[in-house]
Amino acid sequence: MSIKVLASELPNIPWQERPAGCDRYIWRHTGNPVIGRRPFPGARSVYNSAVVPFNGKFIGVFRLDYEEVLPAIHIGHSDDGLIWKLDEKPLPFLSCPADKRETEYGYDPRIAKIDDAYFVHWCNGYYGPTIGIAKTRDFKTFEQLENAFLPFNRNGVLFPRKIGGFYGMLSRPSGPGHNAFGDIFYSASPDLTFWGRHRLVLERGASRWQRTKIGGGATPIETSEGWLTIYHGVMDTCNGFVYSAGAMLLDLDEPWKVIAKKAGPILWPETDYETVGHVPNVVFPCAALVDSATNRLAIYYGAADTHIAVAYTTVDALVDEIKKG
Ligand code: BMA
Repeated sequence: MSIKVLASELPNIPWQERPAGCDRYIWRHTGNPVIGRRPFPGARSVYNSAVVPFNGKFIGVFRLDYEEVLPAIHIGHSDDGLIWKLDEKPLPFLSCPADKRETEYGYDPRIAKIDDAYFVHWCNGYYGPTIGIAKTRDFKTFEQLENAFLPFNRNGVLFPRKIGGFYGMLSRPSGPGHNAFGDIFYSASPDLTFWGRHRLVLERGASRWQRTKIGGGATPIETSEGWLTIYHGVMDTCNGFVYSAGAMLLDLDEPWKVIAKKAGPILWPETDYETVGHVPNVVFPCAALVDSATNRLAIYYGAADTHIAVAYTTVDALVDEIKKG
């Protein structure tokens, strides 16, 4: 192990060794999907969700689609990061804190721990999708901040510390529907309220698997080689979009600069639970757990807009692949 990961140790990170005969640097949890259809009555699917270590166990924010396909965000608890108990009541977020209006919808949540607070951020319905942010320390009470951007924007992904004195966020400016465009931008903020200094990070179209749109995925992981950044890329086909996961390294001080990028996807829809579901052919990463003692990495991703799955690799193996291009 040569790469330094600037994160806490996580001895209880979910983990399985690479199976015998596996010829890739990343492999799927054998018990996938870890959360399946109908997590509780009235909910049809759970996917595109984020988890973090919390008080020696794990906590997560989950995208639940109800039977009528309205998405909302629910808390979930787990002892081992694999078996989850989801709250049946959604988090009471607002579409805009100043308006005090209930959110139209909330989906694709992420969590970043910055200093000693957790920031849940998600795609928040306010005249179209934008990025909502809420701060918590205990996942019981939340202080909702202003939306980060004007609609339409998706896939806000906060960095886990200030960079050059500013909070940083990746996002994908978009349109109101399932637009066939999207690139990754970086924005900075002194206070998590006012955002500016917008910079292009990566444009779609670099290769076929991500030719239609790309967006942030997991909270970037700080390493001695740069910010290890797992993202999603989308291609159009004759029969709809295909979503895959990609990986790149961003500059530690100027994270809009790509140091290196894996040319191909690291994970793409192959299994039944990724190719069959509400939306077939979707692998959508939203979180990654890391143990800085072993550099083990557990990547959480939504599968086919229906389930949640986990894949394993190590920081060293992934960075090595990224550097190969
Ligand atoms: C995007 C979002 C994601 C979803 C994806 C594929 O626009 O809705 O949550 O996973 O489409 O359906």
